[in-house]
Amino acid sequence: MDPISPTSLDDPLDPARQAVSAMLAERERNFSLPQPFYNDARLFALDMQEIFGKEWLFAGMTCEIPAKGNYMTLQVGDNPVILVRGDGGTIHAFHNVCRHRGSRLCVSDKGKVAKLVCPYHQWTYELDGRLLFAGSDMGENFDLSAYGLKPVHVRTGGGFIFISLAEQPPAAIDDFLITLEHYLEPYEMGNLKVAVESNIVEQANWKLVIENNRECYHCNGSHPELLNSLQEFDDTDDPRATPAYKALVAKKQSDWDEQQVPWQLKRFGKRNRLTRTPLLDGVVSMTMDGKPACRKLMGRLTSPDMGSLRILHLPNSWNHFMGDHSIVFRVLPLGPQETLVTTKWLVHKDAVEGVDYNPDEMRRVWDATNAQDKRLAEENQRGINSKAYQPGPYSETYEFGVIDFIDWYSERMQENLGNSAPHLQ
Ligand code: 3BY
Ligand code: FES
Ligand code: FE
Repeated sequence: MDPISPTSLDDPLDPARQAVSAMLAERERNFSLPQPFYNDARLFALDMQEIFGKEWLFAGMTCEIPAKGNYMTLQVGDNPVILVRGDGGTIHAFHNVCRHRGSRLCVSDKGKVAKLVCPYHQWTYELDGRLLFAGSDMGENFDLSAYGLKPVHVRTGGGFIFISLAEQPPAAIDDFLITLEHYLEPYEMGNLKVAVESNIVEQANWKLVIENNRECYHCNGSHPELLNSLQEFDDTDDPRATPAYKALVAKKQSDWDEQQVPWQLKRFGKRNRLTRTPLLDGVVSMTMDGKPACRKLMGRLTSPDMGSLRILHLPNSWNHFMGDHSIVFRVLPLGPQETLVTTKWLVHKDAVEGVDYNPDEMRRVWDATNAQDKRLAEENQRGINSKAYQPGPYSETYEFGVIDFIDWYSERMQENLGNSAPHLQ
């Protein structure tokens, strides 16, 4: 019997599983989902079990835990997780749960320790999760080796840390990690630091937060600051791309080739997409005036004019890498209608605050954009909660990214529920 979920009790989520399977099988493609997917507590519990409990999740950046003993924590639904840098630079991930009586082990967001010491009764673990010390009161025959921290699957690529809480994580992440490594090589991801970070809570289901990010149909109506720098087109495949945009792309791509910086659009199923696209002509960074926010460029880059390398990871991250700074986004569901959005602005680790960059200036565009998107997602949620809501049609030209996300979600949910579905990443 699985000690984590006692199977002797009937699973109260079984009816929800059957309902979800049926609703997804019958859903109208290219339409938003039925209401319960966005507001029902049981469907939220299933999202946490089947998507956030099994898929690869973006957790943080390797530069956030640069040295041995540095750790960071995050909360995936009910599951606290710790990421810690051990010997030889290895990054470990563990359930942040003491094997004595289950206390949370690390309580801060970030820190540095020699050993992981439980605050309750001081059981002490090595950075690789082995229990080293359990006091003298556990009896002579106490077997320390039976009480190591429970590991969480962890993989890194290009400075990104991904975790999976599954017993058997989904396969097929290696090609994506290799590509991340290649695309981020120019940024020397070990030489970055977080310049500033924001955490906002949106009163909206996590899928509404991701849907909102996956289209720019709303940009004209809502994002004046972002549109000082961002092209409305998602990439050169964008069905709306104009000849002028395509000409700008061709010019920038030859500049990027000269600097040996990758730009080609890459997809890994619907789960990941990487592409470097130009910002507006003459603009080099997502700032109010389009100028760099940091005087020291990232990594080995010699020009600030790198457009934006956009990296998508479903279910919970989108990112922009520019010449002078980068912005990484992490989405973690808190409840059926509550979602945490964490934004981190990264710069070269030797850039000096107040000299090379001003964090208040750097964050202005995406603070404004996040606040606008929060309002949009929350209004979306309030309308969806109405008895008048019914799934509505996505635009295939403006909202293809949303269609891809909902398709990915539906396929992963069906497969993780054990329903026969084509294998997708
Ligand atoms: O992440 C982005 O850059 C934008 C914001 C709005 C739409 N999305 C593609
Ligand atoms: Fe951790 Fe007791 S719960 S030492
Ligand atoms: Fe937006």
